[in-house]
Amino acid sequence: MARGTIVPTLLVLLLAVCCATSIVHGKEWIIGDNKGWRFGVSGWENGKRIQSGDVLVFKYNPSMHNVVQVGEGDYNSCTVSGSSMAYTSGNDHIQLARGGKAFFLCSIPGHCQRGMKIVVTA
Ligand SMILES: [Cu+2]
Repeated sequence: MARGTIVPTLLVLLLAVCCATSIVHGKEWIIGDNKGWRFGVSGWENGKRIQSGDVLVFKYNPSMHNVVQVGEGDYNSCTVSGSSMAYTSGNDHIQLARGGKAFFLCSIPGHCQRGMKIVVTA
């Protein structure tokens, strides 16, 4: 390979890797944008074209909040029944599987009622 072609070749490779990665992981959505996962965030999701394969990023203070994926009934009643796993890192990345709606809420008592809940259709 001639010396002059090495750098352009590397750039093309780098671009290909980046594009492939973004296709695999989909778009990243910071829930609540720069204010994060918080009271009153419910409704942030309205009108956004969130798709399966996209990644929801929940940013919050882990000493105050969490994220739990629940079923529709729990979502509507702000309860967590069954064995839903809580995400607690404060910077949770959750990739959406295909099919139907995904419901998320904060399970700390009273928080869901204060609008810490979102529902997305993937
Ligand atoms: Cu909370």
